[in-house]
Amino acid sequence: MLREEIREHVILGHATETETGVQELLTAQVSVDEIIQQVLVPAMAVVGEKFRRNEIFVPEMLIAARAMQAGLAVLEPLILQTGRQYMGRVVIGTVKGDLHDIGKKLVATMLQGAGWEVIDLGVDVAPEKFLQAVKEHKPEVVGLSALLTTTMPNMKATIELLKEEGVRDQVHVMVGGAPVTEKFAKEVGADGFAADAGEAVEKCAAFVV
Ligand code: B1M
Repeated sequence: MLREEIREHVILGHATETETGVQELLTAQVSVDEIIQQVLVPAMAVVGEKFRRNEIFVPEMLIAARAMQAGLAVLEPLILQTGRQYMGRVVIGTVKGDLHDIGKKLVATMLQGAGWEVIDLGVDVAPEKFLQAVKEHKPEVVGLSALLTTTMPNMKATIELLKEEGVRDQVHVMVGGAPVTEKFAKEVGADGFAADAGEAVEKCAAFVV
């Protein structure tokens, strides 16, 4: 199957065909990174653009997301194959009010593949839940993801709560997600920002070396 065809299957929400297409690319020795960066992620960008232009609506976006997840599920075992040394522990989640899961999950999987123990709190995670996880798991890094401009302030709220409760200095805070920028990360008092999953792995490693 051609890359363009697989992208189209993701956009149209054809999960089985997406899975098959990704398998075929792997068989043809295309790298995991290339499949993610050149096939799956660009497909979701098209979905977002179509939604923005009112050409598709939430149900279609949801079905496309399922196809994307089916494609990523094929790659997951390969990403997790790791001979890397233990790097430390990361608590990660999508902030309160935000249900976008795919990018955060990709970051979590790549971190696991790079030797991190990852505690994924899921989506719509309240500041109090991040706080509780920091106290309980004592991670080296807390990762906050947001895909909506309306939920970005909840990153600040989470960091503020960590400060109020006296645990902010015990962890590195990394923020990311499509609308998040380096400037925003500085403004809310995060220690780092990553634009994509690869950069997230690099930033986390830099925190602990
Ligand atoms: Co929504 N959505 N969505 N959506 N959605 C966006 C984000 C949007 C940009 C679409 C658009 O308008 N063009 C828009 C946000 C506008 C804005 O705020 N600026 C939007 C909207 C408006 C909404 C709703 C409000 C729609 C509605 O109901 N009217 C609604 C909100 C629901 C809620 O959260 N409360 C909504 C719902 C949904 C679905 C549930 C249908 C579905 C999500 C399903 C799921 O996740 N299980 C969905 C989807 C699929 C999207 C788009 C199309 C794709 C997101 C995605 O998965 N991308 C998205 C458009 C777009 O992004 N272009 C859109 C692929 C993924 C690999 O990339 O998530 O960016 P991304 O993650 C990257 C980086 O950002 C980074 O690394 C990842 C991997 O490289 N990264 C981190 C992410 N987290 C990180 C954390 C880090 C570091 C890096 O450190 C901790």
